Amino acid sequence: MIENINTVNELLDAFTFEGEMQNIRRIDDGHINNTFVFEFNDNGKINRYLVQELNTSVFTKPVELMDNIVGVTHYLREKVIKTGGDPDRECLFAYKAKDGKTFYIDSENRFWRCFNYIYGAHSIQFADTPETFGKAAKAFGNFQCLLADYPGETLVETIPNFHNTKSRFADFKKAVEDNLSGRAESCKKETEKFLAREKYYGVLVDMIDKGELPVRVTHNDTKLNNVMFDDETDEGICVVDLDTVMPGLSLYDFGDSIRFGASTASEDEKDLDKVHFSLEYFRAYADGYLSTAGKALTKNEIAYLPFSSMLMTLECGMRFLGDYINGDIYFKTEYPEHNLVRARTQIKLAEEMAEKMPEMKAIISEICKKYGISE
Ligand code: GN1
Ligand code: MG
Repeated sequence: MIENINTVNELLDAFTFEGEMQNIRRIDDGHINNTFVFEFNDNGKINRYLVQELNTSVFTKPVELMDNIVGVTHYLREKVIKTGGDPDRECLFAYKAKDGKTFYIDSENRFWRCFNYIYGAHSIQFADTPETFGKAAKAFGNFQCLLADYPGETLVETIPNFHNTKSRFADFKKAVEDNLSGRAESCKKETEKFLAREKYYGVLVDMIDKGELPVRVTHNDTKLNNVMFDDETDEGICVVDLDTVMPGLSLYDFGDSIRFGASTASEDEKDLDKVHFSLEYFRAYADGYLSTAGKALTKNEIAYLPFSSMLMTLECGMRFLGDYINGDIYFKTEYPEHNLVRARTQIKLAEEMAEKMPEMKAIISEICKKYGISE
């Protein structure tokens, strides 16, 4: 852990930081990695760096993962420069350690990397207004467009079958069967909800197999808190958390964004009366996304946007519940029922999405008409 002064000293030796170290701040956003902002004072000028310990139980090919990130970020940087943007604020880059590598393995075998800190920007856990959520959509839509021609075959699958909902369901059933934590009995009601929806899990995967959906380079973890918003304009200027950038479906990215951001409450809200799927937020996101990425999408991609929202919500829910039954070995948790609480919000959201499917479809049609996108 970073609290260990030896680790800090090792990192200070490993990377080149400008100035005198003055502060370390932890960022608690993610469920997987450990992220810190290192702050240095360089004769009155404050330099910040994003230092992150990669979770190598989750990402078992860390070196290949960093190769992916370097490839993608160099590519994005060139594109941002060509379009007159500010590459230091609009894309991430990994600093090289003194030995020339883009990572450092510490004496306790932990895997560290260091990224540029995006100045004058912030991340959020919840969009105060639908407009703000729409701005995140534009950022993710733009990210997808920028990577449209990126050679996907060069990317290593950092987590195989990441959004293969069929294989996620197989993992879930195995968790229930193995019942490693002995908790399976206590969450039978929730388990049933996922078992009863089996018919959905193969829909997108089967369409890929039949050539009905294009595989693209996608982000695969499009939570609202993975967009940095400009402090002044509030526009989404940079997409972060690139560990899962790999071949996938545009629908995974769209659906996952809706799952997280179109909820009226947080992912781990205990009071389910507060948890609702908001059509207003759905509309705002769909509008922002289709305004940037819409023209590049196929008819099938557009048709399945509403379904993907429900599917990604069910997928994440079964991952949370599976982890609860496995004994909390994957996602970080703060209390024993944390993953169960998270699974319950996802069930509630997915149920409301199923009810509101016709409205979602009508909204997509309206937006397509507005932008002249053929459906
Ligand atoms: C994890 O690390 P974070 O919070 O950005 C997870 C996502 C889940 C999400 C649920 C590599 O993302 O797949 O959707 O939690 N990332 C990984 O909040 O498993
Ligand atoms: Mg994240």
